[in-house]
Amino acid sequence: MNSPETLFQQRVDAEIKIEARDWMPDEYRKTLIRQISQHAHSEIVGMLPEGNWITRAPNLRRKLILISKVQDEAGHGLYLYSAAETLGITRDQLFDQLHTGKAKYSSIFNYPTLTWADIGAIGWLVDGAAIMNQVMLCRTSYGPYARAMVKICKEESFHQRQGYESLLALSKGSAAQQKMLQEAVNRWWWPSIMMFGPSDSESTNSEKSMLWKIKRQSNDDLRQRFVDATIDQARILGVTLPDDKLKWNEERGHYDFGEIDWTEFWNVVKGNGPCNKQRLEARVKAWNEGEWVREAAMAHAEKRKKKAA
Ligand code: BYC
Repeated sequence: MNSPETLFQQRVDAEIKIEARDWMPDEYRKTLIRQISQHAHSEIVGMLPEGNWITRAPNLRRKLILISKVQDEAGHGLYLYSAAETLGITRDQLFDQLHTGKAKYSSIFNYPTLTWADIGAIGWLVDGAAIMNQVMLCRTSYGPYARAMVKICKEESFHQRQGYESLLALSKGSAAQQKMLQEAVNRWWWPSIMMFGPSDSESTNSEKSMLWKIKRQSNDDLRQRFVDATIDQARILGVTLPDDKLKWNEERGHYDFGEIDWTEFWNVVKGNGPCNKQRLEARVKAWNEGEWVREAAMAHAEKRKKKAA
């Protein structure tokens, strides 16, 4: 008779989704909780650098769009926390892991948003990189994660377009606006390509995640696809990308690009980036100050339950 591990792998290989009540190896469960919660935390920490510009958006239209986008990120966080909970971890435990620094969130959100152009650059490059990484997750082997990702990807595509459209407006603006645009692109380019994670040779989780079809493409493959897709978009914006090694390679059929500063990447991942401390403090403060809201909501739910009983 086949072992549960073999039957599990056969299901995965046959592209049958794994659901919450199905048997799964402990490591699969752990990997999913780690990745989904990291993803959820990224969504809600990602609201901070953008939310920072809501009061300073240049006009009503841009303000409305930004409010909606930040609200969408909160929604993504909620779908993902719910997906993680199906694996047997509670919402409180997930938040505790974030607040104590045990769980990671994407390195990208530890960089500051210095000008309005940074908001456009986040939409274009950060959401762009996120989509490149996340489209494969719509087909991830765990059902609740895959289903959450379908809606998230639709919204992220819209975010990417609105970011690009706002940069297009700056590109047609005054010399000062064009300068602001170029400077934002200079700041966000390298952190965006770092979002895909360490190179394949350094990626500790990829091999197992690919075997279990949690991930379907490697960090380096996705990073390359992102670079290839972005170059023409930069040309249309009239900006240069801050990498003098970017060059079409006929033989590979891809763009070559310069070496990533991995020291900077690991520094940010380990908590020493420009805004790590500030981001975590903001989340912990929101959690503490929201305690009365959680208590009131739970009391209300209890009351309704009793009434219905
Ligand atoms: N930042 O073995 P590896 C968004 C960690 S938010 C920090 O390759 P894996 C948006 C990694 O966790 C987008 N840490 O890992 C929101 C691991 O450490 P642990 C966020 C990183 O999991 C608002 C170690 O490095 N997207 O869309 O196979 C506004 C070794 O890495 C990073 C997601 O979270 C990083 N960049 O692959 C706008 C997508 N990279 O955990 C936009 C879901 C790596 O073993 N996540 N590490 O201690 C993934 O697809 C994968 O987790 C990753 C990494 C590709 C990120």
